[in-house]
Amino acid sequence: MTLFEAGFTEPRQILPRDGEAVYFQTVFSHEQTARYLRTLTDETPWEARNIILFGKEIPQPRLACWYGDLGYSYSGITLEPRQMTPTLVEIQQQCESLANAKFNSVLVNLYRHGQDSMGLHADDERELGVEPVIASVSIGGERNFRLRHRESKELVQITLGSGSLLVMSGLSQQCWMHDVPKTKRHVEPRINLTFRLIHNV
Ligand SMILES: O=C(O)CCC(=O)C(=O)O
Ligand SMILES: [Mn+2]
Repeated sequence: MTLFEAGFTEPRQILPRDGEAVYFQTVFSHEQTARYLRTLTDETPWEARNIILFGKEIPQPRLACWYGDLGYSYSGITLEPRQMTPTLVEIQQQCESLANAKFNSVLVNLYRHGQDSMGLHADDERELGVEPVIASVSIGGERNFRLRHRESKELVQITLGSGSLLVMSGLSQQCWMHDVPKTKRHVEPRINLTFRLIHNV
């Protein structure tokens, strides 16, 4: 069975200018996402961290775990390196082939319910390089994902479905910021994996 016969739809560019964000709707089958959701929920050593936001320490509204050869710092916290599991390597290989890029790290996020969220930010840390490729996989409950242009304030919104892949590249981090807002709707738990290539700086 080819990917297209399996319900794979044409990738679609969702940014009107200044960078790429390409959405692949069905990269992983229902069977795969069910298996990944189970395995990742159980085997991930989830961390509930506090982050520093505008100088104040607040609990991060989601659980997270960082895997990769090198550590990673953001919003005032440093995540220690941890070796990827076979499940993560399997997902990474599919992302590398579709994004046509190499990755060496992944941030795994668990949004337990609608009140878990990700604030407006860009993946523009120095160790990601100038025009990073970020491959973002969604598994479980659907959540709204927004990109806001830094200058024009244009807003692009997309629902990230289970089994989907969003590949951000080019100027997308320099010109746009993104978030996953809270929602009052009932939503199933969602795992998001953002694969990145971290350089030694
Ligand atoms: O959960 C998402 O879809 C986005 C995650 C994200 O932006 C990140 O991990 O940097
Ligand atoms: Mn991000």
